[in-house]
Amino acid sequence: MEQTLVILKPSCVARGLMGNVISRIENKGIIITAMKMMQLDEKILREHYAHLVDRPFFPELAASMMATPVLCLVLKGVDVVNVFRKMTGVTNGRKAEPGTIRGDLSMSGQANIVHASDSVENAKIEISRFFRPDEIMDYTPANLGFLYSEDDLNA
Ligand code: IDP
Ligand code: MG
Repeated sequence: MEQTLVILKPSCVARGLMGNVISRIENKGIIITAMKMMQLDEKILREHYAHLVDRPFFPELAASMMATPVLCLVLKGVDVVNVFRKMTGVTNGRKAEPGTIRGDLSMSGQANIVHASDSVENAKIEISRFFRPDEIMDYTPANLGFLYSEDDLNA
């Protein structure tokens, strides 16, 4: 099964929305295999947001990501990278569809509650950036047969 990296940003942690987002993950039937609070620093943010370091808003983005600890998660599921990106909504919370995490919880293009890996390849890189292998609990939940059919699991 696929895995993806999610970060609950300071805009989520500081506003008391961690439970809201975790509930959405659990309600959807996505398996949480790791969860850890971290205080990010400039070094890890320059790697994580390498595609944005030259943008004028990068200093403010980096500061916003260091404002409080964040909660990092690894999620597991069939096609979970795409499924969770859809649940996240587009980058700007004011443009994200109602029903999505950003569409329901954010009014901002920057303080947009969550980070979610955008491809399977990037998910692998990002998971190894934020977690050691022994921090990831690769268990099979007892309700797996009620989350998926055999067809889903063989797809
Ligand atoms: P994504 O989080 O939807 O994948 P990216 O383009 O990868 O969007 O940007 C990473 C993060 O950088 C965004 O989630 C947002 O917090 C911030 N960001 C992106 N574009 C802007 C911008 O134009 N102004 C301010 N912050 C931005
Ligand atoms: Mg991105």
